Amino acid sequence: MTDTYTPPAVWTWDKANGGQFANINRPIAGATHDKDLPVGQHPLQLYSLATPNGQKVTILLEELLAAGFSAAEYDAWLIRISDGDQFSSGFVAVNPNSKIPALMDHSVSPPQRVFESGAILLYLAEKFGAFLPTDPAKRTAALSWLFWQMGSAPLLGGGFGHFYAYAPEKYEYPINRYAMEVKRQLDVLDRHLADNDYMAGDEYSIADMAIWPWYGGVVLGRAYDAAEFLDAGSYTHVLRWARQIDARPAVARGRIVNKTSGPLNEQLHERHDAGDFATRTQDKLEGAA
Ligand SMILES: N[C@@H](CCC(=O)N[C@@H](CS)C(=O)NCC(=O)O)C(=O)O
Repeated sequence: MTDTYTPPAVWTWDKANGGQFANINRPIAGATHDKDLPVGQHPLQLYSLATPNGQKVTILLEELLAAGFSAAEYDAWLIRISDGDQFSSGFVAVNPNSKIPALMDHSVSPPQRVFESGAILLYLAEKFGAFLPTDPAKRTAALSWLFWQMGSAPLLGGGFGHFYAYAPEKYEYPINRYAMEVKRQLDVLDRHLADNDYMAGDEYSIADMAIWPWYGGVVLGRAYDAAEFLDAGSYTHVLRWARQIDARPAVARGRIVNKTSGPLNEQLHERHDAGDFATRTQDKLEGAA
């Protein structure tokens, strides 16, 4: 056992708790500084970062554009959460919860704000009538898995990922607790995908786009460097599905929008035009400089 902790009667804020995100974590909401958000030329304005929660939305936007919905054109502005951009007055006005992704739809009057990645996926799927089955049973299946993801991923990211990869020290108790839960979740997916091509059955939907960046990321070895620890290779049906989605050109584009880490050719810090994928990834920009 590690040293035990006796909680005081009233919790107080220890700003220097040693965790990787100690500089941005606060026990209070609201803006820290006055700053408006930029607004580009397209109907949809996305304020985000390519974490799994951000990737869900850029994948859907790229899939919509690939499917011919030109009204899904968007500007993707970079929100650097480690610099506290999510606490600007402009961002808080779009998402009072100060977390990426956040969307403004300027094609409606007054412009509509949407926050929470699941709500953004549903809003866009309904707006364009795409990537959400119309058959009631299949639609219900897609929404069940979409909401499954929203409830499950915090245990993967905030639980397992935090204690396995980000906490200042490795503590056995929380790593065991969350590894157990994440492996259970992977088994839930594996059993479902043994009998289904996609999460909602035979139709690729926003449920896949929500789940893939998190659980596909783990089994493809892109998250927390934990594929071996979690024996990801044993979830063969999840792997099959993850590779199938990874091969989609729109997914390859969507997952690099607002990305600030990894290979330079997989970092498109901001996306304002479809041509940016060919000309504005960091390898091109830094090569030119
Ligand atoms: N439930 C939210 C979670 C969003 C979220 O946790 N975003 C993180 C990045 S993945 C964030 O912006 N963190 C900044 C902070 O906590 O200050 C969603 O799905 O949109």
